[in-house]
Amino acid sequence: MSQLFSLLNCLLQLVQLAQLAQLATAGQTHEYNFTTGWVRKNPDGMQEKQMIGFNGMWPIPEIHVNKGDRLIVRLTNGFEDMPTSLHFHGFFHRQSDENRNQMDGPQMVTQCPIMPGDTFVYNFTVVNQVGTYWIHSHSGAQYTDGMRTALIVHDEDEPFEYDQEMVIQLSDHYHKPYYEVVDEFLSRYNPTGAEPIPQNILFNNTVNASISFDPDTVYLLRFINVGNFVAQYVYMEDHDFTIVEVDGTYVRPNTTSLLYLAPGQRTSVLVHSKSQSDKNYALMQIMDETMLDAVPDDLVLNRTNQVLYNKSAPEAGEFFINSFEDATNDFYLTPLSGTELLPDYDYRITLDVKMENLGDGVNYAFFNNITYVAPKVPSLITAVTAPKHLVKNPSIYGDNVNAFVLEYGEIVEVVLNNYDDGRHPFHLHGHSFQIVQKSPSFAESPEGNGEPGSPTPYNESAPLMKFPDIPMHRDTVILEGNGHTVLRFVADNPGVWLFHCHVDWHLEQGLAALFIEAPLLLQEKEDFTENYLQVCSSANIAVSGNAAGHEDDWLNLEGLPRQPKPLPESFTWKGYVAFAVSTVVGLWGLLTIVQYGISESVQDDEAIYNNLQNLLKDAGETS
Ligand SMILES: *[C@@H]1O[C@H](CO)[C@@H](O)[C@H](O)[C@H]1NC(C)=O
Ligand SMILES: *[C@@H]1O[C@H](CO)[C@@H](O)[C@H](O)[C@H]1NC(C)=O
Ligand SMILES: *[C@@H]1O[C@H](CO)[C@@H](O)[C@H](O)[C@H]1NC(C)=O
Ligand SMILES: *[C@@H]1O[C@H](CO)[C@@H](O)[C@H](O)[C@H]1NC(C)=O
Ligand SMILES: *[C@@H]1O[C@H](CO)[C@@H](O)[C@H](O)[C@H]1NC(C)=O
Ligand SMILES: *[C@@H]1O[C@H](CO)[C@@H](O)[C@H](O)[C@H]1NC(C)=O
Ligand SMILES: *[C@@H]1O[C@H](CO)[C@@H](O)[C@H](O)[C@H]1NC(C)=O
Ligand SMILES: *[C@@H]1O[C@H](CO)[C@@H](O)[C@H](O)[C@H]1NC(C)=O
Ligand SMILES: *[C@@H]1O[C@H](CO)[C@@H](O)[C@H](O)[C@H]1NC(C)=O
Ligand SMILES: [Cu+2]
Repeated sequence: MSQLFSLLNCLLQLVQLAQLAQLATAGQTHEYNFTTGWVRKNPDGMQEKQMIGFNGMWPIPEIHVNKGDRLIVRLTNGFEDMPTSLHFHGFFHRQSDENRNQMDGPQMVTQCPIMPGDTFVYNFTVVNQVGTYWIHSHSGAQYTDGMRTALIVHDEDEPFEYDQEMVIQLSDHYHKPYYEVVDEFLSRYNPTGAEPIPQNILFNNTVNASISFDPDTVYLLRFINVGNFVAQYVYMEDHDFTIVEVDGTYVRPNTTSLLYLAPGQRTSVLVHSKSQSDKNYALMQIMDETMLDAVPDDLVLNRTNQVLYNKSAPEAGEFFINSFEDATNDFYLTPLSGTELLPDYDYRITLDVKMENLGDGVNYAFFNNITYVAPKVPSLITAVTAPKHLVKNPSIYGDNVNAFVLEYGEIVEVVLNNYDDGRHPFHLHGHSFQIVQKSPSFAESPEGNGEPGSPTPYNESAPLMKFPDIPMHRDTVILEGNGHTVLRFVADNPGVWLFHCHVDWHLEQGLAALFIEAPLLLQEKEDFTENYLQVCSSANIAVSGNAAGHEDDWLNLEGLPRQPKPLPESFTWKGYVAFAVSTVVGLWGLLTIVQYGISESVQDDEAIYNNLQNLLKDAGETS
């Protein structure tokens, strides 16, 4: 009897040991120590420039982890004169025992900027998320210059099979450093807000790239648009793509020949290679030129990359298709989980998107007439340190950040109405959302006469499409020019989450809002690490208080940074702009920036008006 008992005991111990071992392997820790810095490179073979790398390396190596693993990134600011921060795009930072909103990354939203020489420790576990993600700077437009890489979360229960995987980062590329591009863009000498035109597009941080294919092999290609501005079409000569994952969501396999990815978006596809290795094929990437205000003659819109089956065979030439109409669309896809349409919403946020000039002559981007201006205290700090009776009052976050307070568990509907004729990819931190309505573009008049169209906001009594039973959900969605998009999600992740356009130039123009989700629960769960507080102290930023840094009177917003005053009513800016663009800016832009740059310090409206008059006069004289 006792023998049997000890045998049983022994077995039990073995089982326990096995369980422990399993736990240990399920939660590996991946540690990275990264120091930011400039690295001289020539990614497109056309011009050397400084790219932003980690530890003197650019491109930055991919990161691969498994579901349930812990990721620790110690990010040291190695720049001499600018702050930095790092965002984990697509991560929810949802943990059972602790909230980790402070690991999300956007500067002045969830954390203080990391000052030169300082180190911020990003430390969290990857809970219940799998698939294709990426990391990038969330400080200024730094990631434009390469501070970005893929972050893949592997899943041993992947619902599809393949032999090999490849990660392919698509991006646009500028020859000037991002801060110069921003200065020229956000200037009164660019009154229409024409976005900077990239000089190139890159394929995995280079051009004329190749990937090698063995015959009869199934490849998983994970495409990520890590660019700042333009979306890209991707297709492979004589091969189909079977989409299996989008923005970290597994989808019912859908076969297509043409992908479209806006900045921030990811699409993973299976490709079954040919059984013959006799020739090579083109893997094409094409810039979405409709996003460009003007297409310079020397801009290469499309790039040919090689699918190499046979190194001795000739390279594939460029391969064109007739139409881009058939590109994948969110409504062709359904999540594998089968999650149904969220029933009617509890709370609706309507965001009207507009681009306009303010009194300083600069063109800004607005949600509901408010352009995001960073507060004095990161909004997460305000949410965590506010008195309980005030934490749900949007005023304490400031009146220039578009703060919306969400109740725990409610179904939130976000209606995006575009009063701008350009496409915008919108991204929500901390969630993926259902896409329940998406209008086509109304950038052009439906008459097809080439006339501009008019904004077509969402009309709830007359939706343009049937609500899908099983809508696609993802974390970055495109809003079409003059169109509308309607999203839904459950507010079940306490935190301060940024909602913004992922065209980084538009974020610089202020196209952002804050969702303050379940702040009372957030207060219970979110404890700032010592490192977090120390980084704020180095940056000389208060670690409590409202948006303006007050804690004596939480409703006092004196000293809050706010948007410039509007242009005077009488100012017929639109007419000016139309004229100025066609005659002046295009032809004389460079010249006038040099000429009038001297008067940059003059701030009043009259000076701007006079400047423009001079510009027009000059144009008249020279033409
Ligand atoms: C990273 O930095 C930490 C803290 O300075 C140090 O303890 C650790 O050994 C470093 N890890 C690696 C892999 O260099
Ligand atoms: C890429 O290919 C184009 C077209 O063949 C060529 O003009 C260019 O020099 C190539 N660039 C590099 C960096 O290989
Ligand atoms: C990471 O977070 C865990 C859980 O809070 C903590 O135990 C650990 O010490 C942290 N590691 C670092 C390097 O901060
Ligand atoms: C893309 O670039 C990354 C980082 O340089 C590299 O690790 C990866 O192998 C490249 N992918 C392909 C398909 O060549
Ligand atoms: C590779 O290409 C060369 C040159 O065209 C050809 O002679 C050879 O048969 C090809 N190899 C295969 C495996 O098809
Ligand atoms: C490819 O680029 C060339 C030169 O930039 C352009 O003439 C051509 O129209 C482009 N083709 C497509 C399909 O975009
Ligand atoms: C796959 O996409 C096509 C459009 O390319 C669509 O017509 C079809 O319904 C989709 N199939 C599935 C199973 O979702
Ligand atoms: C924005 O301003 C315009 C013009 O002043 C006004 O008509 C509109 O109602 C405002 N929109 C919102 C959402 O406040
Ligand atoms: C919205 O749709 C309803 C029903 O078709 C219509 O009566 C109403 O005029 C529309 N509202 C607007 C602002 O177009
Ligand atoms: Cu945008």
